[in-house]
Amino acid sequence: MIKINKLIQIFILIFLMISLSSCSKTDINFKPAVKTNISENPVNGDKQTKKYFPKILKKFPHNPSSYTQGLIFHNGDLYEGTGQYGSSKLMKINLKTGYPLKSLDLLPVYFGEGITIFNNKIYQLTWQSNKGFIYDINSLKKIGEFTYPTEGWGITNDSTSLIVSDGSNFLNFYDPINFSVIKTIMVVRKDDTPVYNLNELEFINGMVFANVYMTNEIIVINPNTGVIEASIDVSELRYHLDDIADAEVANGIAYNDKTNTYFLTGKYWSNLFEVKLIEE
Ligand SMILES: [Ca+2]
Repeated sequence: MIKINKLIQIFILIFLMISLSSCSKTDINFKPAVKTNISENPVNGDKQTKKYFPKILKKFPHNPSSYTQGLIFHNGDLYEGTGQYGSSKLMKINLKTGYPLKSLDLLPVYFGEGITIFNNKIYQLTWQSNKGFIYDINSLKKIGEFTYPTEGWGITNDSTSLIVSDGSNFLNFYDPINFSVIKTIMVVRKDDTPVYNLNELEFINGMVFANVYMTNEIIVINPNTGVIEASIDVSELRYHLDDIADAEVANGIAYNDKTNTYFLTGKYWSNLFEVKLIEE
């Protein structure tokens, strides 16, 4: 009998231990709620932003005298708009060789900026002339002009609006027919910090990718809210340039939707990289 009593005591002891351990588990379950509160704190809010880095798949040559301002990949060819007074161009480029298949010089009074392709027409901005140019995609012949009230930095489109950056922390959405402003969004991190100097743009899978001038960061902006959902650190690409002597900031984002790969380059960079994005 005594032995059985001891057995019962042991069973009660084990039962108590299990109960206690499940109690402490319940305590642990409260922790995520606390965590959520911390991450909603403005100071720590940007920790929610997904971080990516580029994994290089291929390295292509890029003309190191091109001051890259706009980059698009379309039907197997690369289109590039370049800046600087007296050497601004619009080019259709053979990706593999880096040589232009077609090239058009802008008048020396214009400093070329971003480019986008909308309805088989190429739109190109200029920096401080408040004037943009429209070209036939095949011939690169100029077929029109448009005006806008801000500086011109980057341009892309969401198939409805032309989306334009002007170096500020705002993106303007323009009607592509009459160039009226449809909407303006303020670009902020998840902790509400504004991000300025938005430069070259690319609309990819519902999001606006933007180089941030003077940094190695590409931000991924939700076009409905202006909130930065992801951040890509492209600093590693510079280590893979054949010639870094004249290389300036990273600028230029293009996308191949057939392969889900990105083309990235920079101002006066000797190379252009085809990359996949890997989450950190
Ligand atoms: Ca682009």
